Amino acid sequence: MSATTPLDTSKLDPRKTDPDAVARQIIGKLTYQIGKRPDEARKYDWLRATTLVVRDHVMDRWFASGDRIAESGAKEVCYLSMEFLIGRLLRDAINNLGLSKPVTEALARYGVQLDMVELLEPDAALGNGGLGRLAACFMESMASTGVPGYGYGIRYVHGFFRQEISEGAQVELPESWLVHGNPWEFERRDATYEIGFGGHVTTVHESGKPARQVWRPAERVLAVAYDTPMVGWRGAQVNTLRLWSAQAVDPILLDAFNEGDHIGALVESNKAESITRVLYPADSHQAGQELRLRQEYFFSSASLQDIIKRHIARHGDLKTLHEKVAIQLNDTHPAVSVAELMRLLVDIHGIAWAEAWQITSKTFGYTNHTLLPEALEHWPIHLFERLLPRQMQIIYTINAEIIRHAAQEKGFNDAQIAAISLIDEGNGRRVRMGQLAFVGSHAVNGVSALHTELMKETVFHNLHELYPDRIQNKTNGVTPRRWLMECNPELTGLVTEAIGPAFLDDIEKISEIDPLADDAAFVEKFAAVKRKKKEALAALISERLAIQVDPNAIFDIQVKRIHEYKRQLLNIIEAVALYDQIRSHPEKNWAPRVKIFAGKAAPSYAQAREIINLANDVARLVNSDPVVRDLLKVVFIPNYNVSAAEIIMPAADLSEQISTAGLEASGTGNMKFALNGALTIGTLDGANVEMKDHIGDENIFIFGLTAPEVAQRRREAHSGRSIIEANPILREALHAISSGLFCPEAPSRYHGLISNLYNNDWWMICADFEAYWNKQRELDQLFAKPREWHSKAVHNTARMAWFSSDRSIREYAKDIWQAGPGAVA
Ligand code: 26W
Repeated sequence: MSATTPLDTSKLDPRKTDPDAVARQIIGKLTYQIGKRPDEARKYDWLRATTLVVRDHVMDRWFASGDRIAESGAKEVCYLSMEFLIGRLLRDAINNLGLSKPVTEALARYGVQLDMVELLEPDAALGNGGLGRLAACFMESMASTGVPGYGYGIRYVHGFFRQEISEGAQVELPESWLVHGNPWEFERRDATYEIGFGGHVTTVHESGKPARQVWRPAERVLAVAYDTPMVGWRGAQVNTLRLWSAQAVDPILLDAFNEGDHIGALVESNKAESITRVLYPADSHQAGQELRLRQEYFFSSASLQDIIKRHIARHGDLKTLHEKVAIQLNDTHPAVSVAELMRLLVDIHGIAWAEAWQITSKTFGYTNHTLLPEALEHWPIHLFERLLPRQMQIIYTINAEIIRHAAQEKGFNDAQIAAISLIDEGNGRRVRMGQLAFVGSHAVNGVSALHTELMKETVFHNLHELYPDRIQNKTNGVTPRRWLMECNPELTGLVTEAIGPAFLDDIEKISEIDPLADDAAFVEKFAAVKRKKKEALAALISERLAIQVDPNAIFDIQVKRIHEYKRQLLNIIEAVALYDQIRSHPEKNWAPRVKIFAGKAAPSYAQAREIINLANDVARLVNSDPVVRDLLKVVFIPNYNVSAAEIIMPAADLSEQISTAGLEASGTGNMKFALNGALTIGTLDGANVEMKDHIGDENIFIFGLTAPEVAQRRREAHSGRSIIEANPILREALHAISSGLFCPEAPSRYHGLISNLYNNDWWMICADFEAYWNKQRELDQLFAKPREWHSKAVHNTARMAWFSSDRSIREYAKDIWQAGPGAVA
């Protein structure tokens, strides 16, 4: 073949999908890429070979998707997120490409089980929790619904820490998902950008031209792109997740090395690479460290430079950026992008300020994921100024204009101005990233109906007055491919058998099983699937923790980040109360329960660590007490991650969504559980409110104070003491905990935790206890009538389609991005 002949890809034929062809492809990879014969191959070799084959099947579609976007000139969505909690990719890609059968058969010829191979893949944990997982579901749904898009984030070398439990306490260990290489990613040296830090700004006057600001950074690092394909359903579209890795401009300082300073020679490159080395493991406290701000600016600037380069190459004129690109800011972590895009447009590309501001604010959208004051990002001015001097100037200029507008055109008074200012003057002078993201975006959204209303009333009250059309709601969703088809093929099979496969392409059709909630035979099959998933979880618990749990018991599950507002403590107190009651009245007709917990605490969050410790201490005593036998078991599953969730969610009878009302922005675990046929016990918080509307009041178990009631009690300086004194069940449970019953080796361990409840009860644990206890007993009664329970479970699965991330993405595409199918190019 001459060098000019185009390669005939059909000869390579990576797309043949019969089992024979796939087997040949896998053996080809083993032989030529990995250097092993099938009889020598170890299980990791099979994983690698299989992944490489599946990746080949992705390539043509990936190219085609890129070409289609380039040729049509369609608008592109760029989702900027500090976190992408994508988990494993192999099963997802195989499922979406429809390759499950041939790959399974091909591997079986060599005595290899696809299921086993899939479990070897490292779980890519480039995120903390809900926000990161949402970003991953959105990437999959963008590809599945035909929205052309890029995800932009950080290629952390070490993702979210691995959790072990030692003597009941959380221990953090480093996570190293890249040690064996990552067959999914492609390094793109041609997409490398310089990122500056520090230095100073000078004003340059050239004759006949307006003065220009020139930033001369003191430090520069390189951002190198790594691309991973995001395969949509049926492979119809493949989008790109582009993650940035930091590298030093000079890998080694040779002069220093030659002078014998071997460590000093590497200091610069170490400093540069440290930017993308670790994910910050906090999801509710702003980190406040310089490295975090460096990470935020690093990936924002790299992404914007990349977006601009592509736009100019494709469309020529930067002034049409907002017509061809929508950029979504996933929380405030990339909010510095507002200032950075202004800098790039004005300083680098010479666009006048006013026009640049129009382009910027039409391009950005901002999603808020939390109202917790301690989670709202604000950076000390001195730090911001030192690291990003030009961006700081730009923020001052934006601020001056917003304030002038508010005062002159809207008549804002001083208090209102102070509230909307991008600078917090009261708190040691800080830049408020939420305000920056808000003013720099044309659309600002919350992630559930309730959360969006609370945004308008609280954090963004005054900005909402100033821009009343800007805030809108986009309720979260989860992808039904991963969270039904892949994690629960048994339920998927049952639904297919009942109503045919059309729901696979249009999840709304799953509602066709709703009438079958009255069909005894169907309900029985549904219960049998649940039983099977519970057995699988019981096996995992037995294997990992040597605890035997009975699949006949209610599997009552709370899995999520550990946080006071999520109230794992309320659940543990209920377990202790139940333990106490079972011991006092063993003759009563108790419904057997297994209380299952999992989740990680931010390493610096002392109360959250204590809650983990308490769950484990309670488990130790309860599980070894012969009096309660199988009536109560408590289990804490270590190292909760996406892969664990895929096993846990389908096995739940009962899903715990019990946050203090007004504090959980949405929740997405609630959706995964209900889709898989768990009943929810929950407060009127986040998306629970909308789940109740869809599922029906009789199929969800709501208790406790509402958000306005919580706010009212907090104004009244509510404390738990009188409630505890009036409720013997609660009082006994708290007494047992604080007496050291569960931790004789350290009897005062939980004094602080319990005295907080007496003196303050900020999270309304005492206030909600009785309602929670009663609702749980109601559920006990229901569980004794399996037919009724499982009939409700069927209604849950049937009515959850609206909570698909396909629906969320279609709403974003239509109302915020003006992109995707149906949008005019
Ligand atoms: C600056 C430190 C930090 C890091 C991450 C603060 C806050 C965060 C996130 C906003 C926390 C988070 O993951 N929030 C969750 O987002 C989900 C997706 O919208 C929601 O479903 C959860 O309710 C919300 O807690």
